[in-house]
Amino acid sequence: MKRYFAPAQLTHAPIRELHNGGFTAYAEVPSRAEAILAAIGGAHLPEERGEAPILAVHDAGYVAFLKEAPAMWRDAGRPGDAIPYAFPVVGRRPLTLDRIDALMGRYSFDATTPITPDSWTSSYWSAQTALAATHAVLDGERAAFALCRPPGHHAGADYCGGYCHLNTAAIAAQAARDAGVERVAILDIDYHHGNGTQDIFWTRGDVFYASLHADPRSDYPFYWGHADETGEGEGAGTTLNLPLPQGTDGAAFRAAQARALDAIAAFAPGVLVVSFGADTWKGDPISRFSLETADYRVLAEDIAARGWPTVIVMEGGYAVDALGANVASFLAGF
Ligand code: Q9C
Ligand code: ZN
Repeated sequence: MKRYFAPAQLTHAPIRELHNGGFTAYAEVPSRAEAILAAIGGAHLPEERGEAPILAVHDAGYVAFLKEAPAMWRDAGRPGDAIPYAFPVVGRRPLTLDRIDALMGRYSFDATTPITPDSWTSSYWSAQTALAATHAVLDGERAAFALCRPPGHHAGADYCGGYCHLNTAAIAAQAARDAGVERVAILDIDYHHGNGTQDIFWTRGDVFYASLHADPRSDYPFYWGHADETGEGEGAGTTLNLPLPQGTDGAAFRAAQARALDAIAAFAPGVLVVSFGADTWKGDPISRFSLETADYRVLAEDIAARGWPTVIVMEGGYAVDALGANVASFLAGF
């Protein structure tokens, strides 16, 4: 299988994140990507396709903010990474003000996603990596793997969050649409709900979003991913959420994935994008499912059996020592 990764994706390295009332070490570390690369035997450098396919998904003001925020933070005299603390919650106008802290809140939905001077470059190359895998599939590959890092599925059109800045799965899906694929499906099997991907395609009838994830009543991101969220307008019925209880094992996860695959089959996509997170693994430090390494291969075989040209983008997975084996197991199923 073709695999893609750019070394510039390693430079984004926040020091710490706000977690449960204090600062802890940032979980989404560059060594995640290095561990995956070592286990899968390297990857190709993506071709550079520029900002247009990013701007086909993301708001131009948000993209400018990602580039400018670190300098504004520094100019405000702040040490460390840029972190928001005030948010325009429901009922406030989404004013775009000049002060860095107002912008941070305007363009973030949580305080766990610092912006560093390298965030834009790493995210830009993470998106290029997703685009390279997408074009490999459009050019006839049966499946391709994008080692996206930073991850993407929590980022919306105009917001970051959940360690994500640019939504790589959405950028991949939109690129397939723009290349003429009429219907694209996204299967999200990260532990967390992909709120950004859901938001981006919420009113779209041409992109189906199906997600298996920890029940948002107990787990981040809380405000999205409930079973009654099914899309609106042209997108009514093209969002499927399958929340699962903490403790879910490989057999239960596989059964839920089969439901999602059946729904995707009814949609008849020309291309499938898989948002793959290995944070469903039993030893993940921030998650509470109990999948085994061998389960990933079975899940991948079930996906591959459907026969859709498939772009795999990397999302979460924070047990760095097990991450390479878990990703290799998944890719072996294709
Ligand atoms: N107490 C991805 O897997 N922090 N993002 C959760 C839980 C944010 C995970 C804190 C988790 C984001 C791509
Ligand atoms: Zn996750």
